[in-house]
Amino acid sequence: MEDIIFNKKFLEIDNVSIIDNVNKNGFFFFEGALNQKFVQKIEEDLSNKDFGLNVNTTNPVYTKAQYFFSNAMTASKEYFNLITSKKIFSIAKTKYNKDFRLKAQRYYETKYGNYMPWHADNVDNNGVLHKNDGLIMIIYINDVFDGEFQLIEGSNLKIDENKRDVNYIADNYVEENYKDNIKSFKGKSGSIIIYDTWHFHRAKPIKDKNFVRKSIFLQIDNSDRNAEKLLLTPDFFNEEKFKNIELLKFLGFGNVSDFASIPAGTIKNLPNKQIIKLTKLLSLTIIKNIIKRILIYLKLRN
Ligand SMILES: O=C(O)CCC(=O)C(=O)O
Repeated sequence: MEDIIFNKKFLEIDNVSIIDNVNKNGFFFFEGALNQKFVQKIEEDLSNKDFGLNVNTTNPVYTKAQYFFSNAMTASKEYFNLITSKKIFSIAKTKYNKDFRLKAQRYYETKYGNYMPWHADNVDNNGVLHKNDGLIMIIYINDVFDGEFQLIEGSNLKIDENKRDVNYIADNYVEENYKDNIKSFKGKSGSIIIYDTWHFHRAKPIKDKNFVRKSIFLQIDNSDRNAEKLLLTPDFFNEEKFKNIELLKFLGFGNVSDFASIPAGTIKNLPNKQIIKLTKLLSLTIIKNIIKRILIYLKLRN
């Protein structure tokens, strides 16, 4: 299974050396860590799907310049296999040994017009700062040579934490103080970046109006405090996985998962394109319903 997901060269890298890089520099980067066929299947399963309206399925959420599939674990077996893979789990285990769990995961797409400030991730979903360590992995699902992930090397907020009561910094502050320390991670699809949550990072704003960046985000915290709600599809578990207590604990079985997924999907978030599509669909449905009613009425009268 692992060699279907990851390429041989990535699997051969010792987890200790991955974590050494994260500990020393704040990040580890490997271009094309996942096999192309596998990445393509994830894209096919999760990209370009409709948001849900009066349906029993799990669906993505649209915002003005992003698309989030937080329940992707239910919708793509390949995505599920990646998040529950031995490699991902063993990298986290190498870093934390115990008391670590999946805090959040999502497939997401980012477009021109999205703005993300420089920030660190020592904050929970309610915006409250905390001191737990965490590891984040970002995997590119298409070639990313615009709007790539960036991290400020040496900006470990943990060292600096008492000086700050917020987890973000202004762009001009970064320009003045950290310009030479910015690492940019351009890479082809299947590339992986693994980084420490205490480092300042962001997605660089996209320049090309037609480019859509497709990625996976997963966060593992060294704490069993609340995580985002996790929906699963039982038939994606093989026997080895559902008997693996360590894996089930990693997923949060038997523990609280009280944070809502990010972002909260509301009608207000919908981009105009989706609102127009929805309006057309609803108008058409109303017209069809009225015509049907009239026909039934006429039939009953005769
Ligand atoms: O998408 C990226 O490059 C960064 C994502 C990130 O920092 C976040 O979601 O907190």
